[in-house]
Amino acid sequence: MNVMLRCVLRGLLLGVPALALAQQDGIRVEDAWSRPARQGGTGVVYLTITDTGAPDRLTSVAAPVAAKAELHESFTEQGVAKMRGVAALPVAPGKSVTLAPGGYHIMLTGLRQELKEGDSFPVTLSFEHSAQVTAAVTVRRTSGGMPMGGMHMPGKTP
Ligand SMILES: [Cu+2]
Repeated sequence: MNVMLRCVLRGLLLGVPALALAQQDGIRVEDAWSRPARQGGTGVVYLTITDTGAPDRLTSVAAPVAAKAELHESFTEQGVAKMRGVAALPVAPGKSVTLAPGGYHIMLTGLRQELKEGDSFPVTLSFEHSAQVTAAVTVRRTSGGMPMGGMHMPGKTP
């Protein structure tokens, strides 16, 4: 095998991962989970967004189980846990965005049904450019974590 051919072959091999990614360009939503919550109450959804296409922005969220779904951010100010609404959340290739306790989350208000451990419900994410993504959210408890709703104080305006 001559050197030039070897280089060509190596180039093809290196090109494989790029091709594989190109075939599934877009947004992936994984590990969507929620905590148990009562009907009429407030719920929260966490998930991980991976962007394999172009930079984009998550602009809105929806969940039929709740009257309202909003993108929120938790933060601590002078030792006090607070949260605020987020108009849009940038996503970009090569860096997953994780909505997790203490940070970004989807806030559900006016739950139309109780969220019981083991339940599953859909949440839909809309982006500026990419197609909408609907993910199945699993209701579960976390082991030894923060108390339910610890970051959410009803009555506080984000
Ligand atoms: Cu919130």
